[in-house]
Amino acid sequence: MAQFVGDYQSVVGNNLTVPPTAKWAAPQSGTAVVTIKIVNARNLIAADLNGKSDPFVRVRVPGVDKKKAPTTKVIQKNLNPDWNEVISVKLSNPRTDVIVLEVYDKDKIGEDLIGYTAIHAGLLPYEVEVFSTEKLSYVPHGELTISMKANFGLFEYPTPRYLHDYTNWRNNLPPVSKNGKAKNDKKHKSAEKKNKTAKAAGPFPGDSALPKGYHLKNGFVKKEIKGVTLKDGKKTAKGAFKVLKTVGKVMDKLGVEISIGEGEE
Ligand SMILES: [Ca+2]
Repeated sequence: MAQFVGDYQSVVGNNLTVPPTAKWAAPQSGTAVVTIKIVNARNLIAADLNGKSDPFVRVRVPGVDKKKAPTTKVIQKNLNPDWNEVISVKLSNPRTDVIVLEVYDKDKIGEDLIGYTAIHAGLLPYEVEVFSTEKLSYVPHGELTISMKANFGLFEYPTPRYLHDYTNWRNNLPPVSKNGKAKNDKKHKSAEKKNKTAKAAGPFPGDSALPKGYHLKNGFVKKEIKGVTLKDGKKTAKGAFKVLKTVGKVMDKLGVEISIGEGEE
């Protein structure tokens, strides 16, 4: 590792600064792989009528269809699930790709998104496992603890400073609401008010590559919500599906056994 050369500000607004000494290592094998440990989630929202959820995590990367994305196992009726599962994903563009970890509530009919977090692969250190507790976006509350280890990434950074900075930055990043607005804490909010500055932009650069279903809004990753102004036919179908899902939730609650869908049971 290089000597610590000069000082620099680690976090500016919501952005983590790449240390001035740092270099970037491409994957030796030519294939970029990130090994993700999905440790646990805490304080998830209750999506079911029994006051619980049946959570699992789906790992999304750019260029891979949602249906083919790897998932953890489902943990029944639990708002504080422990998975301790390892999932490896390949990236086509490790300097610009964004990995999105989605938490879902599994239902007999379909699933409900109960939070997500987005991580830019370009800031990962080379071959070092970094842990973080991510505040979940899209929902009022919930946290996801993970670690990531990449076979590519930054090296020759001040050690252990960059690794500490990385974890602190991830742990403190504001989640975004359903409409993609950063939910800053009170300290941030009053600072923004005092300085009359615009709302701080998020950490994702404009060239970030996102999984399908997400886009950038003011530097944050926002989940695209399907509009209700679709063609009439589609609207009806969607409405019918929603009713079916609600029926499913009620039947779940009552303990009624049903089997609808693609051979789930
Ligand atoms: Ca459920």
